[in-house]
Amino acid sequence: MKKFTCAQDIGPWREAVKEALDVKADKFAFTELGRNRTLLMIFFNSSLRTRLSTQKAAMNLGMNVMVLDVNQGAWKLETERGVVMDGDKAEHLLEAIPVMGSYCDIIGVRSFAGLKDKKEDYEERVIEQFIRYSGRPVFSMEAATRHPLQSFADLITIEEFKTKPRPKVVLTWAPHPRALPQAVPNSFCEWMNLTDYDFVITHPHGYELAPEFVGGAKVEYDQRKAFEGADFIYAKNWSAYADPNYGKVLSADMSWTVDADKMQLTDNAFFMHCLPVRRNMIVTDDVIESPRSIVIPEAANREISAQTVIKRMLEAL
Ligand code: AN0
Ligand code: CP
Repeated sequence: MKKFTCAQDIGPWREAVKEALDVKADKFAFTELGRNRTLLMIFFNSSLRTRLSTQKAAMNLGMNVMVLDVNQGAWKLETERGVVMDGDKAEHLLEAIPVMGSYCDIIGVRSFAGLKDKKEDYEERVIEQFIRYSGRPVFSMEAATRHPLQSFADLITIEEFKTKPRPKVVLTWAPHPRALPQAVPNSFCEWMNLTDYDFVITHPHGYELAPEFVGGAKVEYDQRKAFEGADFIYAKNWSAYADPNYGKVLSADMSWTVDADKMQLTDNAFFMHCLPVRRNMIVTDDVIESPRSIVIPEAANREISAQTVIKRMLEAL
């Protein structure tokens, strides 16, 4: 595997999940594979899970790991070509990327959407430049439009917990005080659309996701109706995608918070969220603390999705 930025890059999903479950059953079966190999993780944004789980995954494979927080101690980077660099940015990405590539074998990049310029975000300008100019395999640790390591972990988790061959999985928008990217819901849709699950998306009017991510999924504007008979509730906030409101918070409608009353409408569904989650905005304390909440095993599977992807990249070096 030379790059991992979207669902397509994983190939047949059942094989990928099987490989992931094999990795999980014996995390230290490939400690020689990464010997004297170096992973460089580059963060343009904050992280708890991605940072720790990806580092752990690489260590399980015997790799050395370096982490760069671009906004803490590195030079401020210009990302656009042609700019007269007379401002506060001391270095251009076009030099920084090949330099970083020269110190490592594999690169992971986290670079969120700016939520100001839809075209710039949806062209994935930052991670695409890493792919082009680093000379190394590159994987996304959440880019502008997708978070594939999260979605792969989500798929593994659903496969582990499902009790029906074709579960009903509901992605629900929920309120949040700040504007968040569409990367997690976009990516979740992309991965759910690989499967034959009964996949339903629910959100208030105005929060429609990009059609290329919604694909053939059902969109239901009545959240309570969407919850009926669900086996998995996947909550997430996102900002508006549609023009002229791209990147905006249209409402923080608290009637969309996932609570015990709504969970009653489901078929005893499991509750999922990628974390970090704002309690009593996205989900009530009792739902996230309930025995049906699987947010912790879901987060634990981030180590497994990362290890599977890095393993495939090491095998292709
Ligand atoms: C980020 C987002 O919504 O994309 C990261 C989630 C994994 N969340 C926040 O910034 C709170
Ligand atoms: N779910 C996730 O990616 O979490 P972090 O932002 O903490 O890495």
